[in-house]
Amino acid sequence: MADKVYRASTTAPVNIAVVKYWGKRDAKLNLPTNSSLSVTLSQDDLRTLTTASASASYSGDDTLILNGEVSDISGARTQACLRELRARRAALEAANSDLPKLSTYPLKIVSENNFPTAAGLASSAAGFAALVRAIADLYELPESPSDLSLIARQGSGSACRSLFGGYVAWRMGEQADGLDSRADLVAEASHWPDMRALILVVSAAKKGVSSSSGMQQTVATSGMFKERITTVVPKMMDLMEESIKNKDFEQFAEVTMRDSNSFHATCADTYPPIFYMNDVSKTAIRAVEYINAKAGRTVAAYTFDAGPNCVVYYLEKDAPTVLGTFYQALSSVSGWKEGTASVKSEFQL
Ligand code: 2P0
Repeated sequence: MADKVYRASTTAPVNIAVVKYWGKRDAKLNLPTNSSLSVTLSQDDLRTLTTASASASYSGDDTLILNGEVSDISGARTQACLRELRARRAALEAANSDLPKLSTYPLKIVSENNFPTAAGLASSAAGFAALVRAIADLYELPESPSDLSLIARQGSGSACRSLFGGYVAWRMGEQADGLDSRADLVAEASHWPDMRALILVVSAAKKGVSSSSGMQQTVATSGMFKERITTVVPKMMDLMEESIKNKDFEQFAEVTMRDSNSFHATCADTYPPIFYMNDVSKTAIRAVEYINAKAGRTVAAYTFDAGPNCVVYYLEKDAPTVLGTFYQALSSVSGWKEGTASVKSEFQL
């Protein structure tokens, strides 16, 4: 059946790092200078849905439609993912001549986020994770999520962590070929199911300095960065894994906030300096400190990625304290208003 269309669909979640990836030791393979750890957000709230199809009846090059628009996939990173997946399928076909030769057919990929692209949330992690898994499913590859993370990592470093739900570590590895630089599951979401996150969208604008170039500038110029990767992060990783294992929110929160501060301090120590947080971001930090001081214990933790938006982690039981006080603290900032209803717990200033 020459015109048969083979198809597979999958979803991948957005992840927000609590110990941040920042720095590459190999830019081509996306090998990091430090391990990192993230919390995956619920797929009800934030995820990418991707369908991959292949058919002998398709002609021309591989194509990707992203949120309804044709997307360029000629870049080296996307091509690396497609090449790796095709090579694995070709190996299966070589071993079993009954298999249709999907590796030789053009691919059509359709991908959609269930959150506004303009929300200023990192979507490349969920995007590359969903792309890799959809094609792996289409090709019926036997690889585990950790094995697939090796491929997604080459699309975007943080994407390797979106192959799993829950609490996920990306182990930096040591090898030059990157085969030991992969994601693994620290704990299922169900291990600590009352964890919650709210996202404060400070700006939906595209960031001024991309992560890829920003981290390379940091590696090249920051003195503090060396301390971060050799001393700070290894300790943060140990403490973070321990806090998750013990469901110790106070420890989880302190490490999360300290690591965010360390990452942004390292950005500021880059020459010329990189500033991702703005005055509203800093107000959000003060709001979290105010909430924790008022509660008399640590009930909320802030973290910021390569942009001004704030993610606050808290436990379900503390939702009234955290949410109520957060709005109260922020409402002192002029001009803030609640954001769109399309992403839960998203509030726009
Ligand atoms: C993280 N970030 O761990 C950190 C925190 C931004 C700040 O991973 O060049 O888009 O594609 O490997 O994965 C952003 O970096 O960079 C990132 P590439 P990526 O989530």
